Amino acid sequence: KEKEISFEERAEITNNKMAKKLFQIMSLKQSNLCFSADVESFDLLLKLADEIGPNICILKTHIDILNDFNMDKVQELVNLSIKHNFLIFEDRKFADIGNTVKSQYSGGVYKISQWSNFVNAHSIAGSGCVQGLKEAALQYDEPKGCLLIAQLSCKNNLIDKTYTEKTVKLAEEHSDFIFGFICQNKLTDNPGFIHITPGIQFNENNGMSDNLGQQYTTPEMAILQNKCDVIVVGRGILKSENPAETALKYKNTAYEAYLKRLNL
Ligand code: 5BU
Repeated sequence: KEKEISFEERAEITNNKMAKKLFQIMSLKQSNLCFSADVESFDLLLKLADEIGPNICILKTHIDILNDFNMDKVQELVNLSIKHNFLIFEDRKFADIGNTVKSQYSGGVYKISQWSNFVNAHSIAGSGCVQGLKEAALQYDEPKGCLLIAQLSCKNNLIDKTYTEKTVKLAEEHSDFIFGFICQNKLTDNPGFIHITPGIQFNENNGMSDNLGQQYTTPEMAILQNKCDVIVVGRGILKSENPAETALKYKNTAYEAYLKRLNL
């Protein structure tokens, strides 16, 4: 049986600067929790980021659902990410030709490349899409990165096993920029690739219902059984009575599951 490698060791092993930085934060803060800040008010997002920031390694945004977006507030979010030492992940899911995603990533209203540490992309468009994002990222001194969506959490999605396998291959071919996957279970033994998993709630059946096809699994299942590295939690935290307290519970549960996996 293969030995599990710690986040700390993986930070040492990988040559990808973004992965290195993330693994370092995870081991320093003892957190493999990503908070999905899916709110429509930027002021609320900033308040939550300040409260929950100490307990997360990543804050995930959908910048285009905010009603009061502006670049000053983006700067405040960046300041909070420095204050609390978390990374900003814009869940943009790029999926077009290289030339277009390059502009979508760096231009427009949101200028995502300026403030996000990393983004994600569907693998459907192939290497040109990855290449376009990579080119836009090259203008920055600090590391930027991208995750490929290898699996989806929602019911009846069209991704099959072959698509997932081809996605892993695409990531291997671009491992200077692609440092992992959005997925539901571990896909590769390459320790440099991180596995980040959405669709998480404590009580997957009795939790908040989602009538739009989202499927939930528990933090323990995701980390221990499915061998993912980071859990993504949105409504499990947002809809709870005390988001900061609930986030701490998710953080502790996910990290304990990781420690258990290391010692198995
Ligand atoms: P939830 O409230 O914890 O269900 O939110 C999950 C978040 O993760 C939400 O922002 C989705 O857009 C995102 N997500 C997902 O749920 N499933 C996927 O397969 C991918 C992203 Br990719």
